[in-house]
Amino acid sequence: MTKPGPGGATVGGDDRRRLDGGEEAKAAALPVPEQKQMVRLFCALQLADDTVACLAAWQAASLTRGRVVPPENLHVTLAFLGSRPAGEVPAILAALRDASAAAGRIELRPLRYRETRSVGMVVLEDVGGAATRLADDVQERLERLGVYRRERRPWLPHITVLRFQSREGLAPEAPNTCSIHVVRSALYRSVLGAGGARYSELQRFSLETEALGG
Ligand code: 2AM
Repeated sequence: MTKPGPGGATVGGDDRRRLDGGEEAKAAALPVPEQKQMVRLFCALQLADDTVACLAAWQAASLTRGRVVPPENLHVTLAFLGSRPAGEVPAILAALRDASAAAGRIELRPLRYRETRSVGMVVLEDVGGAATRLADDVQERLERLGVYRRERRPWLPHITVLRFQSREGLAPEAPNTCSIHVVRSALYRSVLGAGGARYSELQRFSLETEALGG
């Protein structure tokens, strides 16, 4: 495995391809130049459609400045890997699958809205601690594979909801009425572009049993 490092490079090509079991095998058998192609990757918790709809309505009502993160980009990041060789994808999928199968259902509760220098986020309470255990497990497995380095600061469950050039100084109430029950995770590929990042799911996993169908 190549040494893990911060993300950066982007790739072109079809970003909509999903790796099911068969495609995992194909990825493993990619010719060497394709295995070395760099892809920007992250593992995340997927949000249910009703949660996304609730958050989107809250964003429309509460976030009056900046670039609102579109519904399809809302997620809870478990681990951001940055640019990795495509040949590593099957092993990364296996790590996320195994950690997810052991995770169980996750309940998150919106706690507060917070801004950093470049984003606005909804900080979440990890009710029962299952999300934090999963993030730790995924990060440890990825680190053991040599494809990821854990950050020094503890993992903070959050959903990025706004992006901006400089702090907007918004202070809305948290979207307290949005319920967040998470039942799946996914590995995403991120492609940066003029209109912002585009995320595509490579494969999703149930937090309770085996991999969900494509
Ligand atoms: P965020 O949820 O805190 O915004 C894809 O870019 C996802 O990976 C984003 O949701 C982002 O987290 C997360 N991420 C974490 N570290 C990152 C980094 N250094 N660069 C880009 N994205 C990062």
